[in-house]
Amino acid sequence: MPDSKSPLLDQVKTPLLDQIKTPADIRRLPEKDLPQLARELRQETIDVVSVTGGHLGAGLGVVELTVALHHVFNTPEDRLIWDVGHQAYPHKILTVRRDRMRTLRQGGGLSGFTKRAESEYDPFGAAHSSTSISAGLGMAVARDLDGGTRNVVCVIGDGAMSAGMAYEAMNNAGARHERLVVILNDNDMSIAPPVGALSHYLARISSSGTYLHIREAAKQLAKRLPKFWEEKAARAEEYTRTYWTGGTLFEELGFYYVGPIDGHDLNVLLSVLKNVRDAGQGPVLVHVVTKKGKGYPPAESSADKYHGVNRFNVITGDQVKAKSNAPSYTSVFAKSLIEEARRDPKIVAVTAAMPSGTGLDLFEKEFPTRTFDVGIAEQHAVTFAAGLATEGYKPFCAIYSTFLQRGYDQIVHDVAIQRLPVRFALDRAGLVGADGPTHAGSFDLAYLGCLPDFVLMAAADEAELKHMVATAVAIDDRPSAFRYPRGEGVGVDMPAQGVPLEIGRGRVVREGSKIALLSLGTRLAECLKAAEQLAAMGLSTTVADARFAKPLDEALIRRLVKNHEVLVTVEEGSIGGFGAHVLQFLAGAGLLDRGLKVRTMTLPDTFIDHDKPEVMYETAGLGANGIAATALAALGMEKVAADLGRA
Ligand SMILES: Cc1ncc(C[n+]2csc(CCOP(=O)(O)OP(=O)(O)O)c2C)c(N)n1
Repeated sequence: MPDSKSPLLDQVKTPLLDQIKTPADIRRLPEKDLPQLARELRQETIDVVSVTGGHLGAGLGVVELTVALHHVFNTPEDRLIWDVGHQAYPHKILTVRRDRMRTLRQGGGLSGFTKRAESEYDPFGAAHSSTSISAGLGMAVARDLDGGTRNVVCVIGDGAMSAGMAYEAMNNAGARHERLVVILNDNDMSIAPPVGALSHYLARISSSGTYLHIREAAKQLAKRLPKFWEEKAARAEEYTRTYWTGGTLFEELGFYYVGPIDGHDLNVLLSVLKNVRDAGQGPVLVHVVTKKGKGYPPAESSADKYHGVNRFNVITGDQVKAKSNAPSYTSVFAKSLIEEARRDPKIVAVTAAMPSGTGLDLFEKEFPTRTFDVGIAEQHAVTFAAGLATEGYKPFCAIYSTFLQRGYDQIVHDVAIQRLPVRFALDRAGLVGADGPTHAGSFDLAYLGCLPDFVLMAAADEAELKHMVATAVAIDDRPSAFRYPRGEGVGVDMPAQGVPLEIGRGRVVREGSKIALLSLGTRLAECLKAAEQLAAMGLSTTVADARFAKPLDEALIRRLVKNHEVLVTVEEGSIGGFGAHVLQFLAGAGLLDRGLKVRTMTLPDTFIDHDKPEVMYETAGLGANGIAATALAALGMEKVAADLGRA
């Protein structure tokens, strides 16, 4: 029998993680056990993501921080808000969701981000960045209005700190007196290496000295936090000495700054967090330095620190690659833009912290001085591009459809009203699968289609995308946008060169006589399949690709209306987009008055939860069966339509 001091015993005793049913169990653990809990939590996080895929590097970097936060703070009564929420997998494991972790990002399973509906331990949902301090301040103010005492803790990354919203929140919080704890999780990474003056500033703070040790941190806190000073006063000299601190920026904004501290050293974390928890008034910023991908060598040594991964082999770190012969839309966009930029020196490209996601990392390799990564700052990206356009440059602002939502007033006020030729490349338009509704590009057709003079295109396949890039280059007197989905193209032959399309002209892809399917974007392939099904039932079907949501091809619509009994519009976007514009046109032109049967197919008026893309399309009814069924129902063939809908 090993005696109680034997290291062997350590190996055979029940894993601590198995003893954690709720965070209250973490609070019952002695501090000396927390490093072991952290080790197990890290391993569990790796194991989970190896089977589900998802965000890994960010979570691995906050394992110790997560354990420390739940040990020190009384969650869920104390509010813990994770910015973006992509680093919250360890938090989910510790907060009553461990048994469902392997359902992460799958249909019916856990979300890959924090989500209020999922757990009381997620007081605020996220997935877009830089919202945590604003939300936290709101909660802190509400607490004080209610006369409550709970703590509010926001954890925000250095990348997320590059967004204006974080400063708007700090500007507000710093001038108020609510108790609020902001943890700046500084891993010196965004998805790509971080950019901008703030990242240089943080790098200076954390590299120019060693981290604060417990004693130094205590002294710094004693000096800065009045309540701590009163309660924990020890020797007078501790409070008279001036300690070097690099947190001037945050202090000037009205925060007590504590740090930098080593975010993987549980002793320091626990000591500082306890002191901060027990401190008096006002906002506190704790600067925690961590390593993205910490503790998993393949992640630590990869360029993106395994920010987002496919399923992988835990031993080798090798990721399962999706099999496809077609290029991704992202790479088609990037390569097409590179070809255009070789011919036109005025073309420049702007990304908001997403160089690899948008393909602009490829563009940057060839045109480093014509590529601008502005950080997570979509609003600024739009107006910055507008400025470039005023001086005769041809800016391509490549921003995911969902993230461009954040720059909407800039699009209206700085670009559209001034009719500046900024080109918006809208990647991830439509449903996106595992990332779910926060990342779905559902609304761009609605929010851009209503802007006067905008040219708005949607690519039906990768060859069309190439032509649309060329078209956007040629549109130099007003704003334009082209949207394309996540993932691979359909495998069509690629043209040698992109050729500008005639503005506002669609194309007929298949001629028929009874039903007209008017598609915008990549649902074209499903429309063609639906046409086959309908033709097999003796219903001759035309399929047209509108190409432009704005300006509408009115001549094409008139022709379809004239020659067909049914017109169905199909788009992968919300209500209020292309179909709404077609209806508006039909109504205004009096074309609805002659018994025409019109149906508009859009995404449903709900936020569709994460799932496999094909399941999401079925849910949305935007597969071939759904399209054919809609046309049949319009013809009064409801029974056949219902059978097809069930097929
Ligand atoms: C508004 C917005 N723009 C872009 C993104 C895409 N995005 C997700 S995580 C991330 C990097 C965040 O960096 P940081 O806050 O430092 O967190 P880390 O992943 O390094 O832990 C980016 C750019 C986003 N989620 N929200």
